[in-house]
Amino acid sequence: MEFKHPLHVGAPNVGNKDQFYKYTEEMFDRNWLTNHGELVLQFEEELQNYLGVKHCIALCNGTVALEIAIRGLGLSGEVIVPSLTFVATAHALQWQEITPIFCDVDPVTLCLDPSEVERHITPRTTGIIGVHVYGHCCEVDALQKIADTHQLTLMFDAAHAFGHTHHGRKIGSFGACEVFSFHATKFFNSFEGGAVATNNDELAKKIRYMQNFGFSGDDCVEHVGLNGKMTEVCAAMGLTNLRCLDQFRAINLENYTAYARGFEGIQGLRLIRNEANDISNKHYVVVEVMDEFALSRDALQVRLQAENILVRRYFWPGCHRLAPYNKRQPNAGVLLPVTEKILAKILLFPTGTALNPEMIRRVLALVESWASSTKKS
Ligand code: T4K
Repeated sequence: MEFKHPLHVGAPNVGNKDQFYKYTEEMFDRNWLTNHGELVLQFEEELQNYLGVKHCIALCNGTVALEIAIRGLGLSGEVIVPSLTFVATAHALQWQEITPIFCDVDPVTLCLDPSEVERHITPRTTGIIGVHVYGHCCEVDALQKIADTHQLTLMFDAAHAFGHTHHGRKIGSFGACEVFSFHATKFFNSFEGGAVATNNDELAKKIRYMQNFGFSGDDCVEHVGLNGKMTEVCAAMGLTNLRCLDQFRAINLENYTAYARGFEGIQGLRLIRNEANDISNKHYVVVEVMDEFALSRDALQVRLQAENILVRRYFWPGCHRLAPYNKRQPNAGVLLPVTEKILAKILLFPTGTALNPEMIRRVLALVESWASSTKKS
């Protein structure tokens, strides 16, 4: 086995632990652990400043953030989403009896193909959720134009795109709102966590009520709500990691560059680049295993896993093929040729602060040796 300890896709980026301990020490001194504590309020303010948005509501995770945003925006009936996403995007709709209508993606951006979106609009459609998948930014302007033309609401699942810019503007302020996940596996994490970023005052107010059982004040409930609050300890981690973003980004960039150089020399493997973004967190190393490579995608995954290099097939087989959706839309795949092709070919490689270019060179050396010595399997 090449590596003694497993190399994980999604191994957490952890910032300055002393800073984190300091925050939690103060938290214990205050004896205030959750429910809009000082750290959450500070975290929200710093996020707003960082993202350049009027409101950023910190929540317990990205899935609940999606659910609350969808409800706050009043989406219903059918909503157009890509199938090439983590299942949480679809679940956040279906959980509320809204039908996710799976739409194909563009082969270059890997995000919703605007011309395909138009094909899926019906009288029941109320919205579009674009996903900046693997940190590739959606064609925001084209999607907004479609939404405006058809009077639909556009929002984004930005779980993969924290710290990105699109045409010089930070991801977070596009559409009616953008939703982040701060899960441990993300570029920027708060253990578990998420947020809704928006410039819409009304929506922000509603979301603040909804995340706290609908309370608008003592003994006064304005909305149906749930418990979506972020805890103080999660905000402490968020604040800690916010101070280390440049360091995380620099490490990811070094790793990404090492991968890019290595894959250039391996026939049949192609790093799917996302250079179109102005600034990217480079947290997703997505590789297409082409037919000319010596091994199939799945055989390569098995080989790598045997060496403790735990590459993933995210988001195989696509939401439309997962049990809850396959039953409802059994023929959805016919309309998703690009999605199906991409999901059958890609592997995500590990990166983040747990890795360095030297480790990546060892990973690539192995892959290269198989490329030259293996018969197709
Ligand atoms: N929208 C999109 C586009 C998303 O990608 C996600 C989440 C969401 C919405 C929803 O946001 P959250 O509600 O999660 O905030 C993981 C994550 O749980 C999930 O947050 C993430 N996307 C998804 C892409 O990946 P699994 O089921 O693949 O997790 P698991 O346990 O297999 O871990 C993933 C990898 O990370 C493994 O290789 C192990 C490694 N890992 C994980 C943890 C938790 C570590 O090395 N250390 C850790 O502490 O879903």
